[in-house]
Amino acid sequence: MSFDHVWVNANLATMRDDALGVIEDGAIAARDGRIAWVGPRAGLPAHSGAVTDSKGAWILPGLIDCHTHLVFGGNRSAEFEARLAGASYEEIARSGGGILSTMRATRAADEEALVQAALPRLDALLREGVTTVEIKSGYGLELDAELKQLRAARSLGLEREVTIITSLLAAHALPPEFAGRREDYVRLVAEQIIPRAASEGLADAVDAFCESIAFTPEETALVFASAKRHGLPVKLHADQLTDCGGAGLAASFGALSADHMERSNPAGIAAMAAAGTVAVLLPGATLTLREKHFPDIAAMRESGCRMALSTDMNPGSSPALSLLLMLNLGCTLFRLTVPEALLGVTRHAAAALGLVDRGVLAEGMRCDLALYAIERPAELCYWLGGNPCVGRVVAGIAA
Ligand code: DI6
Ligand code: FE
Repeated sequence: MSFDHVWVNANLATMRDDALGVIEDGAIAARDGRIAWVGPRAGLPAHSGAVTDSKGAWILPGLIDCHTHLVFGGNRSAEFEARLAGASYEEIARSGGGILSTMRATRAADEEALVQAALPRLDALLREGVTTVEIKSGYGLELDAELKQLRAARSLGLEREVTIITSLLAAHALPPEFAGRREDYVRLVAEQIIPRAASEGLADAVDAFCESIAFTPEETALVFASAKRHGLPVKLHADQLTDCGGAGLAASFGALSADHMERSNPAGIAAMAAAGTVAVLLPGATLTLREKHFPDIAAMRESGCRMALSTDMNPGSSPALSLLLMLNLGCTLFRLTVPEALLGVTRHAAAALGLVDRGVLAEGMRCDLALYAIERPAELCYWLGGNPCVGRVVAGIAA
């Protein structure tokens, strides 16, 4: 049999079943960027092609960070200090800081400056074995600046060996020039920004922030209806600070995911499970905001709602540059099991992005791999910091 590349002397966490789908002393082979064979080394057919001795490393599907706001201007470390001195996230947002302060810095930066600022952040994720990253707009809040952010995100995918998936998040905050004219901004998003992002192929999905300090469920529904008209799937920042019924709303639109969900109610969670909408858990935001309300993991387990885990990398509520750290926080704060956490950055993260070609090690899938020098998969959740990643493979090629 002819393969382009074979990895041997590895333990595999294929993520094919809910117990990690472990294959000890396994082998995995790539052809034309896809997995052509995977199984116990003893069963590997006679083959030609390059062979890598993985030296006993564990191989997982390349990790997927399915919710980031990685492209932005400036940073908000001064706000971090203000919060240490007692200000709340909502107070800062309502007084014109927060998302709007990043909006000003993002509008002021040109596309290339946004790319250069984002690259070190992206590199931090990649070093840990991430091979797919979702990036949202939402700091432009006007047509040109939203498109600029999406173009910068697309460029990152050309600068590095990684798949970038983009989401248009123009409904992230009300820009100041629309104060008192909410309907006009929602109309701009629905009638101009979404159609342009769609026609230029810049957005893979549409996201919205449904929240007391952002957009109402009714406004969100107008945004989602436009997304559907333009053939784009939707996802939602739901129930982070208040229960706005975001989980149920996301389910009713057949959203790919509802994210945050700190205050989602069990009926909304059950509706998501029935609709196949993935719950994306963001413990970096929980930690940063010292949030005491945790997502209802028990209701998610009971209803069979799939859970993903992500950094929510953003300059305000989650300046998180490590997906491995999120594995730890998901377990420590939310009490996820190790398999739940690892499924959350592989198979279920793929589902949260509507990607059916990755997230598990199986024949026909993209050959995106992450190699780790660990003795047991649980170590990926156990270490608090550090980085055991010793290899990254993108579409069958060591990256
Ligand atoms: N929820 C978040 O976690 C980010 N956006 C959102 O809707 C935070 C964005 C920021 O504070 O800059
Ligand atoms: Fe977010």
